[in-house]
Amino acid sequence: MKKGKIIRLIGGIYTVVDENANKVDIRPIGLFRYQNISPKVGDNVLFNEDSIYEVLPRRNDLVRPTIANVDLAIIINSCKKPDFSFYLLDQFLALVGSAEIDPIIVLTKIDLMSDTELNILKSKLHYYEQWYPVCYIDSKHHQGIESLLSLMSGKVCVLSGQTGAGKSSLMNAIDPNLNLKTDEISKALGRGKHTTRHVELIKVKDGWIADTPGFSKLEFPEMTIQSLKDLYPDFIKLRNDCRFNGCLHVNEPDCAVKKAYLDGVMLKERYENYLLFHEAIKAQKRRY
Ligand SMILES: Nc1nc2c(ncn2[C@@H]2O[C@H](COP(=O)(O)OP(=O)(O)OP(=O)(O)O)[C@@H](O)[C@H]2O)c(=O)[nH]1
Ligand SMILES: [Mg+2]
Ligand SMILES: [Zn+2]
Repeated sequence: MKKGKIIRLIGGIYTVVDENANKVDIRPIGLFRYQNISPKVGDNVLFNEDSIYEVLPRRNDLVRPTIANVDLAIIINSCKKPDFSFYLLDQFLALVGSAEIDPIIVLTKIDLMSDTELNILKSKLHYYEQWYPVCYIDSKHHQGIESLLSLMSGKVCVLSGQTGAGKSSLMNAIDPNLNLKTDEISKALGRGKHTTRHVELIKVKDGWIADTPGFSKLEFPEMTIQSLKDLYPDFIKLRNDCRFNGCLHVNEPDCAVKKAYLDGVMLKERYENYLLFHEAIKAQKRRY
């Protein structure tokens, strides 16, 4: 039996690569179905030429995109087409944080913004740089790619972001041989169509990157209002100054987080979106 990594799943067939970069297309043994094990991209497995026999323990496990053992989540946000959204960025940061994966924030399509627009956006995103790396990229003209690559070196990275944000274009800019399919977002019904349809890990320099299908809507599965607040490093820094232990930073008196918001120390959008997520999670719980 050999040790390998699942790098692709299409129509029930798994592509597994071993330590010498040899690939095989195989299925898991039938027993997995009864044990409720479903191997996924990123899994380290024991296999032979016929089947996957064992899934080794996962370091972490993302549900959306569905991938395991990720070191870094590269959160792809376009400046325009679709427009940049703090709501989506913060939602991603919370989801990635709940999976205990380190994020990198990437802004793509900077060429579509005027200098003035871009500087305003940069000054706001400066707030995030206290906790996360932020990169600015123009895949079309190959700008900013190197600084991102240096952060990704030797890691298993997943690109996630809204459909049309430029994930596949970024991968093509990193390695033109990939020739991944990219497309304009569909204007039909105001919904983007997904150009990328499956998750696949691709070897890039000394690491792996997964291009993933974009999405048009995110949810907060299994998150509670109590766990949400702990996914904000900026809140954690302030929480000892809140009057109450376990303060949710919503309606409590003498809340240091709310004070930072009111004083303009905290990015306005960040706190306001937190309140929206808080409400969304409460509403989600009521549905069950
Ligand atoms: N001007 C400009 N256009 C870009 C840039 N990056 C991507 N685009 C364009 O944006 C559109 C969407 O890019 P994709 O790379 O297909 O987006 P995606 O995130 O992979 O989309 P899905 O696979 O549907 O999730 C394409 O028309 C690209 O040419 C950029 O840096 N500058
Ligand atoms: Mg794509
Ligand atoms: Zn508080």
